[in-house]
Amino acid sequence: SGASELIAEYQATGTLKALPLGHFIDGSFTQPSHNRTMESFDPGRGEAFARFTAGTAEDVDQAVKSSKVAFETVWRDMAPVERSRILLQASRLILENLDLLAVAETLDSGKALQEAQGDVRGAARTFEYYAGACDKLQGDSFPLGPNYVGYAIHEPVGVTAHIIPWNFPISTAARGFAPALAAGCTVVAKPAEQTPFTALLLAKILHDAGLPAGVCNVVTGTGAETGAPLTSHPDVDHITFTGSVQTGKAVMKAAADEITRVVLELGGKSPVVVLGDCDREQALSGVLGAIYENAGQICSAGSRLVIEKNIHADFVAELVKRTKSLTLGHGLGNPDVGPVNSAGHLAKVAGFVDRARARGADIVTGGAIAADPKTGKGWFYEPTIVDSVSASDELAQEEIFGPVLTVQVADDADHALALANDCQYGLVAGIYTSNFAKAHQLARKIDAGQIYINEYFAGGIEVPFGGNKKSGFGREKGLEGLKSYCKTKSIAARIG
Ligand code: TXE
Repeated sequence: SGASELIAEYQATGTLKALPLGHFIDGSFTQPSHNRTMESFDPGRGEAFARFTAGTAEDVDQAVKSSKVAFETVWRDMAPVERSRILLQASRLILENLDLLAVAETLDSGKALQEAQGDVRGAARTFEYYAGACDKLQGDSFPLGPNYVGYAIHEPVGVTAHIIPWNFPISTAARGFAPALAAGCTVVAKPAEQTPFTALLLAKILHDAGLPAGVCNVVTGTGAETGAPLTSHPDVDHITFTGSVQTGKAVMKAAADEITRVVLELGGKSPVVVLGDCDREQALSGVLGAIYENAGQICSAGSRLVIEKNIHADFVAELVKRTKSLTLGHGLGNPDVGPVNSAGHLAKVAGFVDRARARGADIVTGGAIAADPKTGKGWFYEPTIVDSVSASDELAQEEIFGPVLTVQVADDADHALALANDCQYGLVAGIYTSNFAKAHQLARKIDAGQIYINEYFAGGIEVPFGGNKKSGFGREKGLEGLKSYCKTKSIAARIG
């Protein structure tokens, strides 16, 4: 059914009947080992709207075994062109299910429906992109002279685990599943306990697209009860983790015990460097989108504005004016800024700003907990700007993961560079200037995995993505994202 019917159903019943219960293992929604369930909350109302299965280590073990058998018996050795056709069909089916996936994502995560629809289209595009890569994983040959043949092939690593966060549930699932499947790996995923539904729905869609049973399994539950046993499972060959630095460390330690490969996509505190010679309008809309999209709950959010002194006062005044006009509301009503994901997370965001206020910070707009103006409910935080923050302040160093922009004032481009790099994180950075040479000089010198020039969040699935410093290591997206799921085998033979 279309989005409006689903919204009407939710308004009438407080839930959606299409939301699945159980894990998705071996090609169907299965009976879990224990009949325990958890509630999932609609952040726009702050109320539970559905239940899902609270998995255990037993469920994880069953899912990993299923993925291992599917790897060894069907997926690894399937002709790449056949894998390609299944992934392409998955891309089509994701679009056919756009309404359900987007409404489920909005209810689970809180994000505006239009943003959720964009995420679903992005997931379809991700499958389309990697569908085209299945039969292009070409190897190499080595010049050993006339008496030898030397070549290398890319083999799939095996069973891959995917630990998914709550801020971009379907996007993060797709960007892990699609390259893993394209490379010939099988998947066991553990979505965040705040947002379990779209990963489950995606697994079913993949199955309907022709993915053999066991190739993609999804187990729901908490990090401790399902995430941890998955990351320490001896039959898991690779872990893709997106989440906090603290949990990332735990995952890396668990991986060390089994010598399991790991890609870590952790937090960020990304600078948006705005120089005096920028296109003002381009920079203003870029800075606003960089911090308020998804209510700032984006690992790559532009959460630090590093602005050149000569335009600082005027630029921040205009940002404040535009911020005050942003609408808050339930995601289904397509507000400018939706709720944050949970009550606990709201308290964390508020704590950062309250501590800053106590230190005497210059909070130029926002700075308080809010609610949906229509219902008085939900977990909202006012879009907030804190001006003239020093580099050592926690607002300039720690990930807040909410709609809170930290402003740092730079004397000139060199100072801006120093401020941009003065941070434990190194995920992305934005640069706004009309001087192209200067933009590329800065791009070379900023320590981040990706740089956006004159358009924040520029680029798509084609562009590798990942962090430096505490933001993690390894790259997802692009052809480089495929490499994580491959291991090189070199073969040398004497023929003469
Ligand atoms: O993250 P966790 P949380 C940042 C953001 C946020 C903070 C905390 O700053 O405020 O992290 O969020 C699973 N073994 N980011 O607590 O714990 C968990 O169930 C294996 C940035 O939600 O990292 C979920 O599926 N897995 C970020 C996933 O890890 C475990 C996105 C992420 O949860 C586990 C999210 C364990 N021991 C938060 N413990 C980004 N990089 O985009 C938990 N999990």
